[in-house]
Amino acid sequence: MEFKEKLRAYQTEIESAIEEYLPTAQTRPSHIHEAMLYSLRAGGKRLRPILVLAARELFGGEAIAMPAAISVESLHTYSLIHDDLPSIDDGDLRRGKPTCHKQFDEATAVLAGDALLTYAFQLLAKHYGDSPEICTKLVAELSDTAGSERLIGGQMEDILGEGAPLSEDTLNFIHLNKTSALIECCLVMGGIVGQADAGQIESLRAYGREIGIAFQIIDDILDATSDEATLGKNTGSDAEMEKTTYVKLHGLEKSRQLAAQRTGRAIELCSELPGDTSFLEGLASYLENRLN
Ligand code: GRG
Repeated sequence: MEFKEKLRAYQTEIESAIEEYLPTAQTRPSHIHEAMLYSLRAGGKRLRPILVLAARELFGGEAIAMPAAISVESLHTYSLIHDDLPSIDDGDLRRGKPTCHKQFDEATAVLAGDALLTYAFQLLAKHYGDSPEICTKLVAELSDTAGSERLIGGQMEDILGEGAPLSEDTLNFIHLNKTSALIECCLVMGGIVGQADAGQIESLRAYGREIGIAFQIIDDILDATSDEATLGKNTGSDAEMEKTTYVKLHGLEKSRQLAAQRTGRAIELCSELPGDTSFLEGLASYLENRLN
């Protein structure tokens, strides 16, 4: 299958799996389930669940990776809902639609985020509980990633640094943890479901780190060069607009080179992985050239 065809096939599978694995909007109390589904259904590239599925496929066998894939999309969506809250980035639009707190209200958005975070772990326990070793590794990986040293830690440093120029070291810390951590985690979770060995897990993690940082550099380039409103991206606060970015630190040209270097390294790392890595190679290049 061609790269783009495979990408679309993954996206279609994930859209149906969201409906299959989440409680329906009619589940009592319907208000919270509507809010959770509103944000999950709002679109998005589905990059993270695709990474779980693609990493799992490298290892053959029959193990089912979709619950792990939906688990990370659920956790990712929680982080977006909370990031958009008035007390954090105060965003109006997310995935081209009103943010969760604009569509519902702030209390509902806080609870919808909390519920999606919790649901991520519920899905792992429910679908992998019969294989305790795999289940424990998945929970450990996802909770490390979501915790105070990684996702939350990156977000905290980001908030603390608002309003002042950041050093390159701090910017790297923020993006390694706020953006790259969950991307790495998806590859590792796919590897865990596929029963990858320790060396293969480290290669998956390294690939994830390279595409994760490249992803953030490209995000900064897109923010600097495109009309956010027409792309339907988050329209942030003044503090958000003032933020230190790769483009502000290095300029556009150098930032493009840095993204290309990271992408090249990710593609090289694929030679350490088993199976057909052409999709992961194609994905690294696709992300480097993405327009949203
Ligand atoms: C828990 C509040 C809280 C924050 C944790 C992950 C995170 C830190 C905040 C989310 C907001 C953000 C801009 C993170 C940087 C990573 C990033 C560019 C996310 C957007 O990912 P995409 O472009 O989104 O893959 P879609 O909508 O396509 O899924």
